[in-house]
Amino acid sequence: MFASKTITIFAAALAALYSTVSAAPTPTKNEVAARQVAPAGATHSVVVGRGGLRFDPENIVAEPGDIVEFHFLPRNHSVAQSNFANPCQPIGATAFFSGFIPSPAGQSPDVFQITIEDRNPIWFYCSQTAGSHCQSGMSGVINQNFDSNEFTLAKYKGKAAELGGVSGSPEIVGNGGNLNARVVPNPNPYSGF
Ligand SMILES: *[C@@H]1O[C@H](CO)[C@@H](O)[C@H](O)[C@H]1NC(C)=O
Ligand SMILES: [Cu+2]
Repeated sequence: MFASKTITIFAAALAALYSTVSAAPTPTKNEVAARQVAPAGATHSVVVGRGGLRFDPENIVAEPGDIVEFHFLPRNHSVAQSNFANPCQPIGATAFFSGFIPSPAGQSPDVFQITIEDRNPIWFYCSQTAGSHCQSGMSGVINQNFDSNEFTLAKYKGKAAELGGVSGSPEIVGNGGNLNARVVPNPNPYSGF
């Protein structure tokens, strides 16, 4: 009897408390989820100048949010953005550019990173004119359209070879418009490439 009365009073007090508390807005599940940190994308390493005048790998598939990270071997290379139509030439004011990174031995202490924003093809080349690196095949692509027989890296390289010595560098290091490109110290200097 006593126990049951206590429970009744307790339940009433709890109900009163609950109605007070529930009057305050409670966060929805979506609001909670929006505050969580988005999962980090993958990092795709590209070695600049491995195996001669080339990028390794030179044909990269990356998802939005991924980072493509260029590591530089000796011979004073760069990474610059072009489009398919004009190989070995910067696309203009928004072209990304690593600057020239003359690593004296082993890989350079700095890397060049690009954050991928969408699945559109991104064409890049080495703008070193001493030795005509781009015309010699030093170019690559991120997210080539594999449904097309026309816009291929092989065709880009063919056009680059025909240019015979004409090349140019972007003026601003980093940049890349909304691609968010930057030169940074190698975040994992002891893990190879
Ligand atoms: C690297 O190449 C650029 C462009 O050709 C040149 O201006 C620069 O002096 C070179 N740096 C070294 C250390 O060779
Ligand atoms: Cu080069």
